[in-house]
Amino acid sequence: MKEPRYLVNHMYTADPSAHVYNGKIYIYPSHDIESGIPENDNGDHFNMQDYHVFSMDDVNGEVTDHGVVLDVKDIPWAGRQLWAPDAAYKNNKYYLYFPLKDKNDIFRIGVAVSDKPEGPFVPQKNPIKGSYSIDPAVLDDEDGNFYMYFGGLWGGQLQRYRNNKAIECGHEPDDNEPALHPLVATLTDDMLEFDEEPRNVVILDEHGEPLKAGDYDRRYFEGPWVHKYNGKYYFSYSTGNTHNICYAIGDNPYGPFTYAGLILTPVVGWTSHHSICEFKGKWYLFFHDAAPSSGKTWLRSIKVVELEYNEDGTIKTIEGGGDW
Ligand code: FUB
Repeated sequence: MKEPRYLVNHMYTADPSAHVYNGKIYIYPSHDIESGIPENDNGDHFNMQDYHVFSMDDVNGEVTDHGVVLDVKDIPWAGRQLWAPDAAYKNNKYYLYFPLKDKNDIFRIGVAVSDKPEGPFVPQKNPIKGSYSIDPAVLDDEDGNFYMYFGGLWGGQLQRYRNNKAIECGHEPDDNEPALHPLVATLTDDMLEFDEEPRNVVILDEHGEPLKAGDYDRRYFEGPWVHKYNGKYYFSYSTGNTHNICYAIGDNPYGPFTYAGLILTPVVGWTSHHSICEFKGKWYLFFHDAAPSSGKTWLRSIKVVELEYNEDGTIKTIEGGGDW
């Protein structure tokens, strides 16, 4: 599959996290809606209310919509805005991880549980203790350890924290200082809490120095994802206001990761958010753009395209088709 394929036409979807369970591809996206809230840098216009799960037998196959699998009104601690989710499987249970603002308008990360990959999912009473910011992505390292990566700037509130503590006045570092880091923490055996204090995920430049906050084309903004290829760990992410999806390579799940290049150039629409998944020996990039809504950045549509590697393990850049 060399040309990207839109996957869902009957509703708007974004932030697709793809996994293979029981020989099928399952996609856990955000469900974009028109809620009439004006666009701003806080992302208030991304006012999503529920999640659907989608599945398909093949990347070219029919896509099944499994309907609403979790609704904001059923989450006891909910304030507003269900943003980009991810899923994980362990011991015959499926876990849906999601960012949501609590009743004080602070983003936390919640968990909901199901016996089936397609849900429905039953939410826990409280968010994960010590969680903050947005965009959880869980790596199953296939050795019994599960790692949650998370964090997002601006509306994602990451700039309000240092060393896992809220600071009085949220701000980004100066341009010549190290960029804010995404976070990673292992999950407890029951998959419901952090098993350790979240640690910084450090992304290094070609000189072995942490990327600077002013390096807007390469520094981390939101939307982390980690996959393994030929024994290496690939940490990929969005650069937010420069609209790139890029990646960095490391030797273990905690990093550090060294910047390695662009996976996806800007798409139509402000946000760019992706996942990467292997299926039947090929690799695929799942992402979204806002072309079907004529560029309304809060009304996005998920897509898939094949992702290819060069012989040295670097990834071939895919054109997103945006004009940023
Ligand atoms: O969908 C809402 C937010 O937009 C996500 O959490 C971010 O990654 C961006 O795609």
